Amino acid sequence: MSTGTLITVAPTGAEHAKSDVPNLPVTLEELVQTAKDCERVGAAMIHVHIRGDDTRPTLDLRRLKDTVAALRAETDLVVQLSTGGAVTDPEEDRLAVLDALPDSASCTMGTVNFGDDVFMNRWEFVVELHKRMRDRGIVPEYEIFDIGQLASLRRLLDEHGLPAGGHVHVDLVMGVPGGMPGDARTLVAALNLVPDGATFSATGIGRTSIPVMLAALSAGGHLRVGMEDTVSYARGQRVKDNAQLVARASGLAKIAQRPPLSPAEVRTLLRVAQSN
Ligand code: KMH
Ligand code: ZN
Repeated sequence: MSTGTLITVAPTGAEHAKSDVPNLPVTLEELVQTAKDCERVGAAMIHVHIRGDDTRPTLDLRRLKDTVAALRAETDLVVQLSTGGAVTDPEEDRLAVLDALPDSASCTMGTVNFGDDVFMNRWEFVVELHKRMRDRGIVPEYEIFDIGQLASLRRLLDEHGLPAGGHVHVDLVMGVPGGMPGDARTLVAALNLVPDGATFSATGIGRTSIPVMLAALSAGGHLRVGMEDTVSYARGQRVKDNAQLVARASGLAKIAQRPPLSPAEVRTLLRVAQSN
């Protein structure tokens, strides 16, 4: 069990439209400002989806590289790029994300219904992501949307070995319509299948945000929060900005006597290369 808490901010995602959520960070300037604000109140890692000039999700490699460079220049955060993208993104584009050479990247461990859509993650594709990340020294975060995906993670590690750095970190993404529910009972059930020695974060989508956060803290886990996962702060109250969500997570982590870890501490925890 870790002493402190890794807080990851997922500020943008691929699902919310800027027209529906005007305070969603979509330009590089907005993203960098959000990152700085969130780092100040306790975030140590940022899970990044980017948008194009039209504010829609994109996996444009030039933009991804510029984003990684800007976040490294302006913050000490561990930079994690999403390889999940949007449900419409082709596999080749999702694999090419790794050519932007982030510190970390997400790797979803299976296909899942995703609201009215399907988030496709074929086995061969997952294996290719895992191998390409290791070739490039990128530390994966294995995203788990349903409990069976933890069995797939065990199979991946058994058949293809440990990731870059040798440490396994998973993120339980709970409460997606089509995936596992976001509640304490399910979180505990999932933990039975997390590989020995692995660390875990959890995030609850929408109204499951608070129960998942409290359950994860109680179980010795880490936290992901952000407007990718919820745009509601409380019933009838919209999120002001990502820093508001990070500040709440930091406060709860402190109450749990597991205060936020610094980016340098998280690099050690996850075996990510130290920034220079
Ligand atoms: N946008 C979802 C379809 C990830 O970032 O790796 C997938 C997602 C997972 O957000
Ligand atoms: Zn994501």
